[in-house]
Amino acid sequence: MPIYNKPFETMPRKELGALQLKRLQATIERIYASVPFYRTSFTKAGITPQDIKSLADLQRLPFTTKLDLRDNYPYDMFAVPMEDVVRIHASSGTTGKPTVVGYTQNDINTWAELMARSFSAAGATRFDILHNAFGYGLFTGGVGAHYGAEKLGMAVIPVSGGNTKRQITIMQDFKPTILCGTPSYILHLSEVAEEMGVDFKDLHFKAGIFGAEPWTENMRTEIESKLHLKAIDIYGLSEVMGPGVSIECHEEQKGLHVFEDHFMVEIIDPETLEVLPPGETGELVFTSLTKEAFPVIRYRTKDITSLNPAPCSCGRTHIRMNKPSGRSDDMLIIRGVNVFPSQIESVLMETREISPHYQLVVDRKNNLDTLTVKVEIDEKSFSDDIKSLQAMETRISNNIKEHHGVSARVMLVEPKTIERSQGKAVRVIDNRKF
Ligand code: DLL
Repeated sequence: MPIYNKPFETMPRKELGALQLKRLQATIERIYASVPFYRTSFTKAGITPQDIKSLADLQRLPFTTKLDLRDNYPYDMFAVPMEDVVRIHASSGTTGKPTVVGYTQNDINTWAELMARSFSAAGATRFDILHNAFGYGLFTGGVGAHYGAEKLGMAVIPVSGGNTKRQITIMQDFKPTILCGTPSYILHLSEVAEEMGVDFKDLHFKAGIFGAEPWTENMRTEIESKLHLKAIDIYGLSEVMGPGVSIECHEEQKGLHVFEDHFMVEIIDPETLEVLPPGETGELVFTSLTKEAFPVIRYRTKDITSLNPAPCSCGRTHIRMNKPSGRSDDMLIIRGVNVFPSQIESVLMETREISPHYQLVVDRKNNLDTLTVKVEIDEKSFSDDIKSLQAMETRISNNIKEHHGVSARVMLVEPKTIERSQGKAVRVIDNRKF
């Protein structure tokens, strides 16, 4: 399968390092002159642009956090005047103000190129038709995928999220071959298809590119078997660009190649802020190397994963990040035990009789935290036999305890009673915050 931009995606590591240094120095120089926030934070750290002499000097630069972006809402982090900005997106913060990001025409071109590379890594070509079910709007998913697919030469169907029955009809009639969306919405699509008596086997998809929320390997297996396509993980975040910061290759589907000619990636210990060696798990941190309107320096994503520098059979030389397991701010601490929703998901997905729709509810009763795992029973296994349902609940609860050390009450609920999302699924309801 051809690599979209072979010279850059397969660049020898030494050459890549030299390119990164040149781009890093230019970025630092530019933002020191144009963004008061960065000039102040560099000055506080005693650093001037001339101090960045090697890639190791990146570690001397201060981190940037979501709070810094909020403090500079909406436009104070922009490094170019508004007349050079051609697009604005925003990420919907669950609390407080959203984060506003801007793009110049060059930024849009780079983003389209990186998304074209991503589609190509997933096995797509200009002969493919894309059914793009990522939401269009302030969210970066829809429009980001759209421009990249067009750049690769695919025919794009911009369906966005929602209107699910109509989407199935479009799939039957327009014959798309590549599918995009959040994994949770994709599962909902497959459920609606089933209700309509449509089998994905009779549709025409060869690959799907899914992301914007964490999903486990078990979820991948479920999606691949239900939808009869190869499911590829794509990662990104508005602050760094949007989708297309990293992507799995279809050859290995094992770790997401970070487009290192445009982003530097580090893993840090979120407590000590020390940079961790490859293989160790911690928080992902990105520095943009080419962005003009909204450059970010050592941006702390809160996403938890590790890096894998091993060579890849696809030929790309860019480092891989392992599938993110979740966000540090999604981590639940239940009576002292740390647990991520994705860990619970792994256990649930191993239980045959339940469907992949679940929600975690956290409460505090008598000063003790309690976790309830609500999960839908599969339609085929649904019965009125209370005893057998209770036995299943106990079995799942024991499995969760055994694998992750956390006590959870499992509550089987009727099929299709947990709310479906068109974008990112709401996995956790934490009643302790209110
Ligand atoms: O979710 C951009 C995107 C769109 C990525 C479409 C992939 C596909 P935000 O709305 O700013 O941007 O949310 C970014 O979503 O920090 C992660 O916590 C999470 N996330 C994104 N992709 C993945 C993934 C888009 N593949 C936040 N696996 C990030 C796990 C993901 N989490």
